[in-house]
Amino acid sequence: MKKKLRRKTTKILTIAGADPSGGAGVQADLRTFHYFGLSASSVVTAVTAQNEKKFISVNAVSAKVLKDQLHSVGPCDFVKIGMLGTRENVQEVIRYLKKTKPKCVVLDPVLCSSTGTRLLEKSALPLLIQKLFPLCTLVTPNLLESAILTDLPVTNLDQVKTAAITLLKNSPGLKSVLIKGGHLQDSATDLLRDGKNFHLFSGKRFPKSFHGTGCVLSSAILAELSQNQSMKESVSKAKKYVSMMMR
Ligand code: PXL
Repeated sequence: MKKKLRRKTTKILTIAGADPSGGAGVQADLRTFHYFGLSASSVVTAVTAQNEKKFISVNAVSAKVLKDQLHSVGPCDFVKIGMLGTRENVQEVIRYLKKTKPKCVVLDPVLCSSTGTRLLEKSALPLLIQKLFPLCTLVTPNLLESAILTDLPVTNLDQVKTAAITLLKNSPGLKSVLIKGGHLQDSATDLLRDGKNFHLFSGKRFPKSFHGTGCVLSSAILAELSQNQSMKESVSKAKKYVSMMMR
């Protein structure tokens, strides 16, 4: 009898908000995975209505709707997490990760839009930091998110270093942190704290901040990690991809 060969393919998933303009969220994540030759599942946490000029509205899905989607996708090896919206949705994702134990989780802690609309309930922060971050391989806050998450000022490189150490200390289990320094006073340097090492990635400052670059960067990092690249190498390559996209 012919033996059935079961091919083990790597499963990739993004859990994020939907952006009809395509610049951010699930749409940007899937486009990035596609560029890297990867197909991925996607689970929607919230529906935004926005375009280049205006952020119109945001509506999170209920925890039941999120749970049903996660259940329908099942376990995945590599998971990217973006906007979550509510405390209940953070809780649901924690349950999913604990049950399915992915190999690698990259989380972009989306707290507000570039226009200032809140994209995660304030009451979700303690759960995010204490229970969700510890299940992650990498968390990628920008300067403002790092300041909110640590309750520290984060405007220069020394403060970025302190914030990275604090983030890791406050979330035991979290493996690494990448703080995106695009708006730093002195330079546009990103800092990776990977285990006990710091790695600096200096980049060109772009005259205009682009909506959705955080989504693209974290997805590109996950894509590289899924191809067995080291964390440092994955961040470096993903940053090159984002610069290329912005140009
Ligand atoms: O860039 C942050 C972000 C992430 N995800 C979604 C968004 C935004 C910003 O607007 O709408 C769905």
